[in-house]
Amino acid sequence: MTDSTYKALEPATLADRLGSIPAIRERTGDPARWSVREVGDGNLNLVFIIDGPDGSLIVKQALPYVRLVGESWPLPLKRAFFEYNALIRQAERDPGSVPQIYHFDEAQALIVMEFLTPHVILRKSLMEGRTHPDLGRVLGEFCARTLFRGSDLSMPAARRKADLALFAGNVELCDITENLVFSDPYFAAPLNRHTPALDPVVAMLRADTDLKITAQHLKMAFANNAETLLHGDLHTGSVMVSDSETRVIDPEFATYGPMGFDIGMLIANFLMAYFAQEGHAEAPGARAQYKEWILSVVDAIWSHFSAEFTRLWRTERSGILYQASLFEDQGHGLAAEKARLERLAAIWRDTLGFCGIEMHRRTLGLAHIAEYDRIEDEALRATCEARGLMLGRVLAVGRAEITSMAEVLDLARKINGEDYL
Ligand code: SR1
Ligand code: MG
Repeated sequence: MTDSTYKALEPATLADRLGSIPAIRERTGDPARWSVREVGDGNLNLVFIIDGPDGSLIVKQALPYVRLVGESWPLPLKRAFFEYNALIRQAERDPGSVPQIYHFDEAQALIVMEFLTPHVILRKSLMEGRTHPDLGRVLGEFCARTLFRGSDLSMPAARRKADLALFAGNVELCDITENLVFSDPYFAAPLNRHTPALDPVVAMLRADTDLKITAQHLKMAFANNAETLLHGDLHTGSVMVSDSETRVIDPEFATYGPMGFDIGMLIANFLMAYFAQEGHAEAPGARAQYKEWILSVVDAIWSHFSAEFTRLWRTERSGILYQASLFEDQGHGLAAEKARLERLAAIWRDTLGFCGIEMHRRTLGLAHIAEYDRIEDEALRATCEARGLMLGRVLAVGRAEITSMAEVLDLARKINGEDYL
């Protein structure tokens, strides 16, 4: 894709530029009556809401640079192409889990999609102390369906290899993950920042060579283990929720990588929201029940992921791996079950590792989370963040020894009672 015709949209020019596109016009009505606002609060892109007489739509457009940092950090527009391609695959693999796409313009790096209402970003909801029924089930099943169905467990080999090649082009966004997630948190990288009161814990973590080695083992898995098509940035800012529905958005970091990456990143963001609750509580201790609800969602994500992965393993194992012709058809059904449990155990270990590393980078690196950043009392913020860092270390380095989610949740509860500063 060349960007010679590319021009960033503005609220004032949007009706002129997009108003004649039938897929847009038929859903919004007369462009002369549109009201347009830019609402993007993420790190990378422009996001507009078009409110028209007949309906509303979202227009997401990539900028040629990282919005969070500015034009000094150029970033290719082709990420919109990867996002679009990931969204259509996710919609096929887990119908109803992502917004509907109405229009894609590669040269303008823009995707026009369903306006989800009354949905809000899950991260915001977790700060407000709101619960959402079925959240863990929907997210666990989303992970199982997209990860299983994007892999050699399920896809025809030629299609999977074609997708592997296609998404291998998402080099610059992988580069962001490779640096920001796996390396920068473990030394004083130029763009890093952290709450100053964390200094002693940060110094301890950066001197911890077992942790550094672990992070590099995990980076190797991310870069080299092309197990499946990942969402690539599955945190609670990439999930929209209402009282009755959950949708996943923003897969522009999509790439082939290990299954545990998406699940680990997702769980990490819930665990950090758990540690941050004291900073958002209406009164000390007022969020005790809510904190347990967050942990119950973490539990549900993993249990629904494993249950759905198991169902798919038993009913949709149509790829080149662990073929039924080699197991069930030879009377070796029990061995297929053993293989499934071994795969799940490997995904579990990866999940814990990626989870721990994500908890570090969101506290020590460039891209933080609002749950921590919005705690105004710096001492309280540091206390919450330090707990997350400590759990992250235990999960990442100890991932081979921790065998159940109950153990993870108990560790979170225990660490939440400690003061590390
Ligand atoms: C420079 S981009 C920083 C972070 O924002 C995205 O949401 C990803 O998580 C990325 O690591
Ligand atoms: Mg995003």
